[in-house]
Amino acid sequence: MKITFIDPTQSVINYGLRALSQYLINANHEVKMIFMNQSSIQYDYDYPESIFEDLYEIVKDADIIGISFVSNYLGHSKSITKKIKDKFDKPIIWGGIHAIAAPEQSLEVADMVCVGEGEECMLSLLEKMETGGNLREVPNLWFKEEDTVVCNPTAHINPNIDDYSLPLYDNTREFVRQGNNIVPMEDSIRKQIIGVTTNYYDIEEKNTYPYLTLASRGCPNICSYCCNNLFRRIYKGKGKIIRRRSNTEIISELEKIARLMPYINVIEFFDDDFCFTDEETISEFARLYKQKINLPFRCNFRPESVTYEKLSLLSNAGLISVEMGLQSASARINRLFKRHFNKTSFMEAARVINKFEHIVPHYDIIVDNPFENYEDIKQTLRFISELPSPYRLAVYSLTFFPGTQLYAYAKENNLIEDEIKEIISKKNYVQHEFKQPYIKLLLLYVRRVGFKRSVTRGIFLILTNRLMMMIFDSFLFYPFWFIILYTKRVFSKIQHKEIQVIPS
Ligand code: B12
Repeated sequence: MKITFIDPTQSVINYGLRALSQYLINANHEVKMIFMNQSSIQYDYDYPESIFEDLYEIVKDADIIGISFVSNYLGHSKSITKKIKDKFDKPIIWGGIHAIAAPEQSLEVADMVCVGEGEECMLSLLEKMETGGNLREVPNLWFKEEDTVVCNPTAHINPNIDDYSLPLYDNTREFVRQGNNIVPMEDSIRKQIIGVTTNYYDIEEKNTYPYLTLASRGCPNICSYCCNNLFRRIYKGKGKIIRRRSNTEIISELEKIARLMPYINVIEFFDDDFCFTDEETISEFARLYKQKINLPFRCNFRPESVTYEKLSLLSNAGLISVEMGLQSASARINRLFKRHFNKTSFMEAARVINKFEHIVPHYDIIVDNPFENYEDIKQTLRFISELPSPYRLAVYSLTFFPGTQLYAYAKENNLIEDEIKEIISKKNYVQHEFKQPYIKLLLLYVRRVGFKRSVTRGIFLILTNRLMMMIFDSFLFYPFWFIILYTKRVFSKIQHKEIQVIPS
């Protein structure tokens, strides 16, 4: 069967879609992928007509069209789906996190939705389409049948994700938006899109060319604002959610990538917890990575998984940057977030990281939380100020993504008035959300001063006094903070340094 996938988002990475595509190719299906490389997340964005003309040309021979996106691109996905539907009589299936989180809403536009991992669902769907089989037997598939929605059961989790591993990178099957056209992928275009001009990792080369992948799927945490909370509910009773690829598979993916994209100079592991495995596995990974890949790399982990021994192995292999979720230091907020946050173990992990001079830790913080009071904020700021420096902060504006427990809770509390404005087209980089500017400036300050001297800590304690925060965050001071926050210097510092475009 012939399938064309469209990714309407900004990112051309889409690890999940690429893994799914390779899986289908291995089963002898024909796959094309179109990346719209679209930075605007404006809900009712209008594509130029030339884009659709090119799109029609690419999808015209497909038996089925698949759209893969995160919630911010719901509007774009709707518009693409409607346009294709007007032109062709082809089934359209939606997949990816938004479709999983909001399948009923998705079925208002799409014909089918994949509510979970895509591999078994798509393979079975294509077989049924080929043989005229019963769609009710396709796992993870929801679809419309006359006026009703058919919700097929969730698939059992495949424990061996080596079956799914190598993501597809192939110029002959990829198309990408360039200006007002969609063109076949070329090496030079890929290089230009992947390249980042700010040297986020402080590596020697002027430009960073990162390659993003995952060594595992699933997370031990069930934070109420995160998709993993949703996955836990969907996959309840269907098998073990956290699975790790074998080290040899990971390395062979990276070897293939190094041949294909020799300019790649940093590897980014975006697993929720890269260290959620035993020391032996980390040790084997470190040895193979050093021997065969030997590029600087970054990863995320939870404080519970960090040990000096694991870090030492990873550090020798090239680890230069780690990201760890702090989010809030308030016990009350952590209950709401369903996080087992423990000040002592977080601090201990931070101290271990601090022993490795060339590893820069980034701690994730969540701001703009309507459930938080100044006491909670004070606890977070003061905890941050005690962390061993140097470190960087990655600050995110809390977004109630559909399907999460926190979304339901926010709805119950009438905190979501306009879903499109407050969730779908919200940019969750904090500088776009002009709320609590004083708190954001304090976060900037914490990161700057590093608290090597007791006098700066003293000033900080005064500045984070509850009364001080209440007064300075009042509307009276907004014009003042506005000027400070938006002067070019501070703005660019926030944009390029402290606040990174990395998911929480
Ligand atoms: C890696 C990652 C990134 C990377 C790469 C993104 C990418 N497109 O690959 C980077 C750093 C670029 C990134 C950026 C962002 N991310 Co991000 N990211 C992740 C992360 C950690 C892993 C995604 C992943 O690869 N999962 C593993 C693969 C195997 O799963 P998958 O992608 O869901 O794909 C499977 C299925 O969904 C299905 N499938 C997927 N597409 C399709 C299509 C069809 C037709 C079918 C049938 C099936 C199907 O099959 C796939 C294989 O089984 C997730 C959290 C998580 N643990 O999942 C957040 C997550 C996806 N990110 C999130 C967010 C918010 C963002 C940003 C908006 C953050 C920001 N402020 O900029 C941007 C948007 C990027 C964009 N697309 O434009 C949110 C999305 C929430 C939502 N409801 O939209 C998540 C869920 C984290 C969270 N907060 O819960 N992200």
